[in-house]
Amino acid sequence: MRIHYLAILCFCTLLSTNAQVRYATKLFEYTPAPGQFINKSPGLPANAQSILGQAAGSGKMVSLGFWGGYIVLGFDAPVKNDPDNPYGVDFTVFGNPFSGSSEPGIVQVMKDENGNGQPDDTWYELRGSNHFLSSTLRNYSMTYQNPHGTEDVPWIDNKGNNGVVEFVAYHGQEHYPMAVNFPDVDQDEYTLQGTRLKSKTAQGMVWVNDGFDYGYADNKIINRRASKDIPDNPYTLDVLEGCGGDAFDISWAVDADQQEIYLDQVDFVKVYTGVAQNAGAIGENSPEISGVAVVKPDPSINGITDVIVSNHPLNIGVNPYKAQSRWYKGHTFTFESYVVSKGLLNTNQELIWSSDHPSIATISSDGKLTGVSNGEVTITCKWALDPSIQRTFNILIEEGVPTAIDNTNDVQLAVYPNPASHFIRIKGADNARIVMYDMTGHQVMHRQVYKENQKVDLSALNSGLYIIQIEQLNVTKTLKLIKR
Ligand SMILES: [Ca+2]
Ligand SMILES: [Ca+2]
Ligand SMILES: [Ca+2]
Ligand SMILES: [Ca+2]
Repeated sequence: MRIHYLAILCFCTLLSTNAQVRYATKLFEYTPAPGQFINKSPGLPANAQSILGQAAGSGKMVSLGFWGGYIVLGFDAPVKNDPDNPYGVDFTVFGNPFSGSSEPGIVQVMKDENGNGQPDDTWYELRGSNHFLSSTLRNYSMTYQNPHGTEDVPWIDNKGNNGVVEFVAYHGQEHYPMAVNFPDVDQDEYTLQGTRLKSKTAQGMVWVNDGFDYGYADNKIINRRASKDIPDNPYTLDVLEGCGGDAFDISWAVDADQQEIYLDQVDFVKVYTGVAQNAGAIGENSPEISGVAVVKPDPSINGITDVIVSNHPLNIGVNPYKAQSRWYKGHTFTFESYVVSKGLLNTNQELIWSSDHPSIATISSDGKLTGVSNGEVTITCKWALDPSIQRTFNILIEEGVPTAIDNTNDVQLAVYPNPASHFIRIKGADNARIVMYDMTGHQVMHRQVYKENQKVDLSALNSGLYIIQIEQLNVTKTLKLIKR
């Protein structure tokens, strides 16, 4: 009798450990942007269908094309924002990234608020690391024009820029979504919308699509040996935990005004291409998605949830096997770095910067790097409150001038972070006069001389929307700021 009972117990344990991983199982929409793989595999509707119920490893995936191309997926049951989920992350998106090939996809979530089983409710964007950087463009849109042939696809954006999705002759087929495959895509032009991230792609000996810190699809590599419901810790940037891939926390959600929103569960996930970047012979950056897995709650899994997010000088291929961050003698680079805790700006943003070779490059107390002489230098940024939270940047200083691969995101004047909790800086302002007003028109702050990179303390202000006027070289510009 006892043996019998034990056998049943073992059988049940076996069942629970082998319990099926939950994956996205429904495809609602696949609207790619033009791209080298569109109208052929993996850029066909059948490819989008093929990723349902799986994660990665079977070779099945779908390409999203150039900036803004997207896929909308659903689940058999809601994805819970469960507090027992490791590191707070609730699902993992898998792609096909490898070192030097990150093609970031921005993720949005939706709750089926009207209960009709359709994604016709409100999308909320999940804040990845670059949400906090001033180079990120919001309320962005791009219109693609059909060239009706095997050639570059022209685009114009809503900021007055234009360009092309470069035709990659190797692939041969039209890059604009053709009616035979995508009957819902207008055959003259169509417009896609969202957030645009500054590209981290650079050409040296080889093209390098450098990785983003966290919070973007097709960015972090996959651990094929681990169960797909045990997630990576997104806040340990250089350590691969669990199944790897890109883990997302529903609590990163913000609404269209960048305000935090709490969702107890979601029913739909959208992934869209976050950068607009051609890369020569390897073609445009276009994320591949190979599945979405739901995280299994496990309160026994713990890890740090504080991280420093930052920009850094571009990683450039020094030779075919090594990419390195490079900067230039006699030029300055400003790090923009924030302490983020569980995906939110920490209230303490005090950072301590150091250089191991000031004779090669110096770093100021507010993160401004100056190349002094040729050589390799390690720049370290530590959180004053907990110096175990740190970033190191190995940088090769050499002769030359900084060249921006993609200038489009280099905004001339910007308030950052925005929304802000404690302070702001004003990118592009130096020797400027700044005045801040609340929404009733009352002046709440005035600084006669704002120096480059200075902090403006907001702690005395109530939460809400503010207007900042910046007067510089006899030109006045008005910006909006959200104070949390
Ligand atoms: Ca969560
Ligand atoms: Ca609905
Ligand atoms: Ca990790
Ligand atoms: Ca990829």
